[in-house]
Amino acid sequence: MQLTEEQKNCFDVNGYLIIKNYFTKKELDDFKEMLRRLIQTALVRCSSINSEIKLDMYDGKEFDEGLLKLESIDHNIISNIYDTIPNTPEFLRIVSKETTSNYINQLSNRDIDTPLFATYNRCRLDLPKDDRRNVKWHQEVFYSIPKSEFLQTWSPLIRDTTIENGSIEICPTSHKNGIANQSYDPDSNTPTPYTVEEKEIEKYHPLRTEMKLGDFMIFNSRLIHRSGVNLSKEIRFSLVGMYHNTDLESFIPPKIELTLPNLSNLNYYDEFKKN
Ligand SMILES: O=C(O)CCC(=O)C(=O)O
Ligand SMILES: [Fe+2]
Repeated sequence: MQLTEEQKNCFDVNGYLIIKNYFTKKELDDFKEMLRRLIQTALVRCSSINSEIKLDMYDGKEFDEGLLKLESIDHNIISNIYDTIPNTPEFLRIVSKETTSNYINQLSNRDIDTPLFATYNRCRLDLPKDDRRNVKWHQEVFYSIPKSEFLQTWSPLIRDTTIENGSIEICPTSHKNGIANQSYDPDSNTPTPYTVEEKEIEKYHPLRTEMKLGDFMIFNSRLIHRSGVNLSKEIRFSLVGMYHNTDLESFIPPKIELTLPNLSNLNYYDEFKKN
């Protein structure tokens, strides 16, 4: 599990490293089948209230036609699938792969068994021709735990990511120049209001990555990057994650609060009490 000097050097110089064929077929297939089941369950639920949806209509087409149908019925359905994925064991196994902690520590020049704090791990679902959740040029430092030291990861899931389906774009070497000039838009309706100025990008040669399913990218938290635009007819699925160094004195773990959308614990309790 030792990275080569060439890989470490490449990471230091360019700010990112792509490892080919990193995830096993089993890890990827288990994830895929889990997601297929989540979509099927949602479709079955919809078919009972929407006569337009027949039970086997989306068999084998869950990842595009199935999901897009659900989105056209009610965005909350896809939003609930999105919120379910990060806590499924199949997703957590991908995020918790032992080699990942090992590589992150090697690339950060720390003991390979330094405990890491894995957070913001999720599977992006980027729908065709829908740029509402596209992230403009940014550095991750302002979107994670302030003053923390961390590396970010990114991978295709379900299928390859291509220029056409909007694979992530990066500015190699941009991590070397610290925090770039950027602006904050308080009125931005997106969850990503900190944007690096276009002028900064002129210093670099942006790379529109194309990655095969199974490939894995680790990048510096100061590397400037953005979402590509999904011009294809397919959904782009991608893994995004962050691994923080817990050794650093300034590391204070965030308190993760759960929001229960339907019923509070007290209301649930009261319901029982009434009956
Ligand atoms: O996958 C993308 O579109 C970019 C995602 C991104 O920049 C992030 O989540 O930090
Ligand atoms: Fe990002």
